[in-house]
Amino acid sequence: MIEHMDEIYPPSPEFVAQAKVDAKKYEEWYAASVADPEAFWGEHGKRLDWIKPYTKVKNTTFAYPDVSIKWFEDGVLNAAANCIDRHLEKRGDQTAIIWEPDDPNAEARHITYRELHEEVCKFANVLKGLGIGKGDRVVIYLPMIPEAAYAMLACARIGAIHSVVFAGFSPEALGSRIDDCGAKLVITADEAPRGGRITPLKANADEARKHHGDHVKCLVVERTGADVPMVEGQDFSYSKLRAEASAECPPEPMGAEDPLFILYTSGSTGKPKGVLHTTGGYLVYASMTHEYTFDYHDGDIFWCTADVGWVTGHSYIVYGPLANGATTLMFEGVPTYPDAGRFWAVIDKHKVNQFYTAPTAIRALMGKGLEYVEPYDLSSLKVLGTVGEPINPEAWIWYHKHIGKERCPIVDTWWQTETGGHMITPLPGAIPTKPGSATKPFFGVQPVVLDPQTGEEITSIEAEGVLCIKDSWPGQMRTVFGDHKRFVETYFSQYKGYYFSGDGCRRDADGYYWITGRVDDVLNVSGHRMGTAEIESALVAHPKVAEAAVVGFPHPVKGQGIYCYVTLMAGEEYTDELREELRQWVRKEIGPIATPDYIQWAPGLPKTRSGKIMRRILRKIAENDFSNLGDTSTLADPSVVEELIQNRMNR
Ligand code: 6R9
Repeated sequence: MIEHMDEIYPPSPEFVAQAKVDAKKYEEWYAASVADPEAFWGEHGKRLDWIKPYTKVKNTTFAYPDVSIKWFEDGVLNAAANCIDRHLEKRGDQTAIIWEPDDPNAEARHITYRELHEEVCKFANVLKGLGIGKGDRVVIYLPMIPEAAYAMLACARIGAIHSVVFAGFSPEALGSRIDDCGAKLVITADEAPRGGRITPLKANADEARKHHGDHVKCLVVERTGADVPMVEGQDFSYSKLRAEASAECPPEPMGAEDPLFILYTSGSTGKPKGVLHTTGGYLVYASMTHEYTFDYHDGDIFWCTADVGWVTGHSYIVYGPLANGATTLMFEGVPTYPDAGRFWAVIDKHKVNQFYTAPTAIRALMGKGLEYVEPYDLSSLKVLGTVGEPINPEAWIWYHKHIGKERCPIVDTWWQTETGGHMITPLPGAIPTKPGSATKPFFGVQPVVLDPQTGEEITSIEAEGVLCIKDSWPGQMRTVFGDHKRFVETYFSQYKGYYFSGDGCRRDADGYYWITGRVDDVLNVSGHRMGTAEIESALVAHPKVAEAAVVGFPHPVKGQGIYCYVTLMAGEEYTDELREELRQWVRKEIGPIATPDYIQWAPGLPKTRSGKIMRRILRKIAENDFSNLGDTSTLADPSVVEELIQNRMNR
């Protein structure tokens, strides 16, 4: 047993007394949500403002191959109106977004709901002026600036479908996303300052459009004011168009099942998938999970440190908090700039009440020492959250002790791009936590543990296997953009009748869930999802590389690191220069987050006789564990294993 894993941390009586959901209410609501989903969600769907109320609630089936998911299907609403307009009367002067810039000496901004309304309407009119309308796809490639939220909400307001691409992605990765979704417009900035360094976003967008869709227009937000080349009739300055734009823009009435956004995410095979979320169900789910998982009360200051390029930023910086009329903090920088105390400084500066970050950040800051935490008060904090990967108990305890001062419940939220919002998470006033466990399902979520071999549900309380979900919830993705078959095959074909998450898990005697990590070829590096196949195809795109196999290995800060085995074209020589060249090559092809930690030269790769690479063996070798390689007799050439081990030891 790992230290602390069997400890239980109940919320304090003071916390429970003020919490929106206590243990009794959780049990009651959860039971009701699975007994009669129609009635439960029919009631909670009313948390939004509907232009035309729904009369149908749930129309879903996981039956292979006829998977179909519809929620609130005859309802009509607008997501931006729900995030802005409906709050104007009561909280027009309340801050909607606090923006904390990269440079700690530059001034933070407070944008009220009224200002947000004006900015989003102007942005929406600029988009209309560029010919964007309902159903058109718009790629957003922006730094963490308020305009990123304006752009998303402006799309939602006019019914355009946004696809935000993380500003750390390379031109190549941006270009393939522009292509895949058939975007009409890319919104970018001149440059992005982050951690004191500058990324040339407009130049990246130009590079991306050279290879993919050079007909795609580009709208450029001025962030640093740098002089960037602008092509007449093709590139447009946002500040110029904004100055002429009207601040009136009626929200487009949208069907609940009309698409809201596409977000690309990695799977175990092929290129990233365009996960499609629709309007009604997604917004109900994002706002409800935001309120209850974080026990958000009116007037609280909420801070999620994710980038809007990930689903966490969509649901818990923009849509969830704003639908709830919250004050959401948006941070442009990184946790270690100007020093490892930045998060804590920002919490004190803006009196943050709920703080939501990734385990990798906690581990990195923990490693810098307590002298970066001690100067700060942190007494505004009420709830802490984690997301993106399993949290190791040591990091959990550190977070609990030094940041939460043993006073704040920690919500370890398990969910995915595909799920739209939290799926397994403690509700902080209801569920005692255990370090490293995501604990119990959110309302309406029915997790099951399947035997990976038989596909049978394990019905005993204690169980270990693959994590699937038995029935639909409103925040579920509806399809893969442009490829419904891929959606059905990826999530519903392996275990018929269930949504397959791709994660493994254990359920303990108290019915708590412990996520054990991916069971497919997806890596989780610093909370970022990456398919081994993507990195492999980047490597083999290099002229000197013949074959590549990529696996993960345990990394103390990043959770998992990237370990590559590479065979070269005949006649090419293995050198340190080439190794560095390949590292830089992958960086350039995908982005810095995909930079390999290790590249090992491999004269051959271990394959079955049918030519399948035996990753299990490569993982063991990467982990330096040569004792348990299992059965290697089915290999086409068992001697390659010995060679790989020798190379590993000499690395
Ligand atoms: C929200 C988000 C999803 C994958 C998921 C799982 C891992 C996320 C986790 C967690 C353990 C948690 N994951 N939260 N593992 N505990 N609390 O991260 O979405 O980028 O799509 O990644 O991340 O492996 O399958 P996404």
